[in-house]
Amino acid sequence: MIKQSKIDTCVLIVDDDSNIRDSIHEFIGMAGYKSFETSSAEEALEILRTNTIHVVITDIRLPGMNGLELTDLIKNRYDTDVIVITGYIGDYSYEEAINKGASDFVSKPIRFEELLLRMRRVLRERNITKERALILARLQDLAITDGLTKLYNSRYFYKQLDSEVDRSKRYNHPLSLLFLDIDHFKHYNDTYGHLEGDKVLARIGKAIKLCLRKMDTAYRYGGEEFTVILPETSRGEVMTVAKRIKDAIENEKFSPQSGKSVSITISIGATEYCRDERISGFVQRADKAMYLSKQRGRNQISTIFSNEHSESTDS
Ligand code: GH3
Ligand code: MG
Ligand code: MG
Repeated sequence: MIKQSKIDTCVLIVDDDSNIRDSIHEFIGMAGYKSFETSSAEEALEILRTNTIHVVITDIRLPGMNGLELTDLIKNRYDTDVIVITGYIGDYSYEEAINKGASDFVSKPIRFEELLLRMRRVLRERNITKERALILARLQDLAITDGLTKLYNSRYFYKQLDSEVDRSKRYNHPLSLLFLDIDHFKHYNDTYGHLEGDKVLARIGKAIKLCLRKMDTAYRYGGEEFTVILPETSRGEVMTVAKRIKDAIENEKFSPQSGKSVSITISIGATEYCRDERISGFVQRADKAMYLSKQRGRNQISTIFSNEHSESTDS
């Protein structure tokens, strides 16, 4: 739960009447909140530029820019709540202030207890909103992440592949795809147990990630199958990445039993996107290339490019 202590909360008071400004400053200071004060919207913007302000309490009538214009600018530029104060009820409507993005509205003569209550409510809602956004981001992460390997899941693979294919077509940039499958993994599970198998999957997930550039993304496609999307990578370059992954996995040493050191190998299929082809054809070609590696004895990389014969690189 997000908790912002009073001392972390910073308030900015904007009013050209120094008596009102000072009284608010003193009152919310006694309630434990830190505050800045200023007499104009222009100065307020300067303070906002150089300080983190959580709530602005502003008079509507100000010399120069008025409080509603200030509210508008604040809401466009900062993650700050605004409470507006007006001297004349009916001068500006509640709707006008709220439409500019104000979180609340109080009228003069100010009742300080009321202002404090409103400010506390604004702060509470602010924390709830932030907490919700965090939870939502966590849920969104969970929905696209595989729990065991921490790689993206297959649902997200298709979503991302869709947008990478779009991008590749739009800019006419190369795009490559790898399919990877652990060799004889059933045997590993049968010999050392499922839990040891899970450890292998998690370590392989990490190893794959370490081999990639920032723009590349790796996915757990199925049980012991992985995919890697490689934007800006042509058929001439895809083999280098595939080989780097293959070597990295071969160099990982697993000890499913004490005193035992076991290596794992993978079979890889690689291909490049062929302009205007359907995504399903692109994916099937990478899968087919991977099966070719299996047929040819495993622990190797095979490529199939559109309208070309397949190639294979042995271990
Ligand atoms: P191949 O070289 O032909 O790929 O042989 P394989 O044994 O790897 O392939 P197969 O498709 O026969 O078996 C895949 C195995 O992967 C079966 C299952 O035990 C294992 N596996 C799939 N998902 C998981 C998982 O989440 N955890 C563990 N530990 N094993 C898994
Ligand atoms: Mg498999
Ligand atoms: Mg396998």
